[in-house]
Order: sequence, then C-alpha cells, then structure tokens
Amino acid sequence: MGARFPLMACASPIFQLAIVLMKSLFGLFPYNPNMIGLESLADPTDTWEIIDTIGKGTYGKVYKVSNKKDGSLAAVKILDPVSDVDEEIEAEYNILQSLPNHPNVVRFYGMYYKADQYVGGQLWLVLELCNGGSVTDLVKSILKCGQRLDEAIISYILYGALLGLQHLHNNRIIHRDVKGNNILLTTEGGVKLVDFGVSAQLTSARLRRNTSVGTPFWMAPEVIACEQQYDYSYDVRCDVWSLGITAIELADGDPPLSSMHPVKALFKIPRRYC
Ligand code: 4QG
Repeated sequence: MGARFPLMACASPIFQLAIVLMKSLFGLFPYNPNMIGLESLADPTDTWEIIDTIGKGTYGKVYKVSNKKDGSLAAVKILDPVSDVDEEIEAEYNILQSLPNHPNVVRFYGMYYKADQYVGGQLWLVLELCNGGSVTDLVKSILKCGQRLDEAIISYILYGALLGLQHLHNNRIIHRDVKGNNILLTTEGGVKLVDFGVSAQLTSARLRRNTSVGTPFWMAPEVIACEQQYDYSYDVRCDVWSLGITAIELADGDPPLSSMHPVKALFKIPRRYC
C-alpha cells in the first residue's frame, strides 16, 4: 500500500496546473529529435532573388535565382504550402544535406523558409543550376531536327550518370526515379543527377525496400512487383535498370512501351522482361 501514488498530491492545484502546462507544451511541441524546425531556417529572400522560371511541372516549382550578395546563380525548388516538415520533405532534405559533394550529383546550397501567416509558408531547396537543361530536352530537340544523338554523346551522358549513381549507392541511397528528365547538363559539360523527392536512404538494418515508386516506363520489374505482392523487395540495382531504359530513351527519344498508357505499361514490364 505504501508504494501507491499519493492521491493527495494529484489533487493539489499546483500539481494540476503543472499537468495542464506540460500537456499543452507537449501538444504544441511534440518531441521529435529529427524534426526540422521551420522557425530556425533563414528567410530565402534575404539572400536569393527569383529571376526566371525553370520547367514548371516536371519537377514541381523550380526557378532560377540569383544571390543578392555575390550575384551567383542557383536553382530553387519551392515546396508550398508547408506548415510543418513532413516525412517526405525531411527525407529529401536529409539526403541532400548528408550526401558528400560529387561532380555528377546536383549540389545542395541550403534550405530556407519563407513564412506566410495566411496561405502557409514556402520551403526553398536551393540547388546547383544546371543551365544545359535535361538530357530528355536534348534528345527531343535533336530528333525534331531529324537527327539522332551521337553514340559518343550517349555514352558520355551514361558514364556521368553511372558515376553519380555509384556515389549515391556507396552512400546507401536509391534514387528510384532515374530517367532523362532527372539527368541535367551544365554549360561546362557536366552531367548531374537531380531530384531526390522519392529517393530512399537505406540503413544497415534495412538494405532493401518494398514500396513501389518511380515513373512507370523506367521502373524495374522488381519495383513494380512490390506494388502487387507485398513480400517482394528490391535494392539499389533498380536504378541500373532505369538507367538502361534511359539509354534507350537517349537513342530513340522515348522509353519502350511509351505509346501505351502508363498503367498498362506497369503490367507489361515485369512480364515482358522477366
Ligand atoms: C535544376 C536549369 C533547365 C531541377 C531539381 C537545376 C530539379 C535546372 C535547370 O534544374 N537546374 C533546368 C536550366 C533542378 C534549365 C535541380 C533550362 C533540382 N532549360 O534552361 Cl529537384
């Protein structure tokens, strides 16, 4: 009996007040050691100024920005409206900021938050500008002129993309959306992987994945199989498949099965190639 909770203490007004305070504090600030506090992020407009729009739609909202202090240029991917950082944004941010720099992976310059008390704030991911555009744009514009991409150029692009993928895989990241639109060029001839929006960071406890994500025509059979059977899984090699499909895209202008509805293609891929 002596070890029972002292009921009298619970009834005391000070104790009640302390409980109410603690409850409201924990309600307002749920403890999450990984959460990025939006309040702690700098306002992007102090440093960056939007000067142009880049391919709206392909990657969400991406703009060309100029640094107000030194005039340097960058790209910004804007996510809005955000009132807190959800798991997806956090995963993309964690990958971008933890990944060591590599010449074949887009560089990350920082994350900012522009608050707005009415419509929800904007999260700005500031990234390296790849002024040459995507390799999909390149092959499409060359095909329009009745020409094809030179094999030497295709192999140069694939080599750069492979080095970028090797770097991601060495750091236990699966890109999961490798395709021509996510391989960008710089005016200096650089080849860079972009968009970690659906990428997965693997842990030593979990080297495989079982969620189906990506763009149908480029998706590996084992990734699609996860959509239909929950006991399937895949690893970093699914990116190599997608790069193979990208090789066909670079040569033909489109991936295989592209005349089909993407959902129908999803059913064809595992059966056709397995
Ligand atoms: C990025 C610049 C096209 C896009 C993500 C960086 C998405 C560009 C770009 O896009 N630079 C693209 C110029 C980027 C052009 C970075 C162009 C990250 N056609 O002039 Cl997720």
